[in-house]
Amino acid sequence: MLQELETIYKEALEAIASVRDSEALRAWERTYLGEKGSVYGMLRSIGKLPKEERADFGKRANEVKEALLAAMTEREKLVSAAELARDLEEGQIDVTLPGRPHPTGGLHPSTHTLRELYRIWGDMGFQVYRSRDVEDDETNFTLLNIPEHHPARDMWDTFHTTTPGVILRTHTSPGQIHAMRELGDEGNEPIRVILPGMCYRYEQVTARSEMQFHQLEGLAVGRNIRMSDLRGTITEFARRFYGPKAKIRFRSSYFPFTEPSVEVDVECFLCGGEGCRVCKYSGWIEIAGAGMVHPTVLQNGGYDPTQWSGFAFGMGPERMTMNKHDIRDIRYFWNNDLRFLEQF
Ligand code: FA5
Repeated sequence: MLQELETIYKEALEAIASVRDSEALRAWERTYLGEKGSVYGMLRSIGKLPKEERADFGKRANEVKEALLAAMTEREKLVSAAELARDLEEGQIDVTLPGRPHPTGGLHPSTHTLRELYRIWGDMGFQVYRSRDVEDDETNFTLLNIPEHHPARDMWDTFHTTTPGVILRTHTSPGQIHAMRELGDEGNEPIRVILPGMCYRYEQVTARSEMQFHQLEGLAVGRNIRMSDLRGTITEFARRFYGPKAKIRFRSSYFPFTEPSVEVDVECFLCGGEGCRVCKYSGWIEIAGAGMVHPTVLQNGGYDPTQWSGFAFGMGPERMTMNKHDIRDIRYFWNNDLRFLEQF
């Protein structure tokens, strides 16, 4: 057995001399020093020897084990140094290569338009007032002079929740009530706000109509506010948004919460009124619904309509963005298609 041990020892030393990487080193360790390896095999069978030989054999076997462990440690150093050198050689960093650009996000086209609107209306003295997306039926309709069962409710196809009376707002106009009640000091203070936000309608989605879209509402309440103030304000806004030559026209219309009501058109800035695809060959593009705040609505906001008056308007930022960039389909806005979004 001693002879056999010496053979294993010699063989192990020869084998380790040709080990070049850590994988081969682990295999070598398993073969000779592992629990099932040959050196331990020898140590385990010590009992087969005659008693008087056991001590010498055991001593020699331990020497062999220690020597092989030392050889392994030595080899490990060589192998890892060689591997490091190889990694450095192969994975060399070329510091002269240009850096890789990180893709960065951009602002959504609607955000661009909304920010421009905030800036212009801010310059004109309107502060931003945020109102809730989830509304009650009462504020979205009744307090805006649209009682239950009134046919005008059909103008806004509504998303209802499972809680009776709780809906998603169909327009930003209910924010008028909140703003008047919160900022008006019980009908004693004038207010001038814009109310931006998402609106929801249970509508057939088409190239021009989404079931989710932004509106930007405007509301001014004060003493002696007249239709001419509405005209002047909207005209000034259009001049700032569409350029100094922008022409505006008002068409009479109907909204239950304004009286009189109008729709505002701007002369088509693409064809200059000649008629083109964007303005549907009419020369005009609709930009807002507007009017003088209905006395009932003023009253619901806490104001005495014999002393106070106001105007309101509601515009659609997506439609405005579509006109500006000749975007032919509103469905691009919420599709999250980077090929569209990256253009802004
Ligand atoms: C209203 O919602 C009124 N609340 C506006 C108003 C406010 C009138 C204050 C008077 C005083 P209308 O339904 O027309 O009106 O919507 C206003 C604007 O929202 C439209 O001109 C359009 O730009 C936008 N809009 C309406 N429905 C959609 C839709 N389905 N998809 C995209 N934009 C829409």
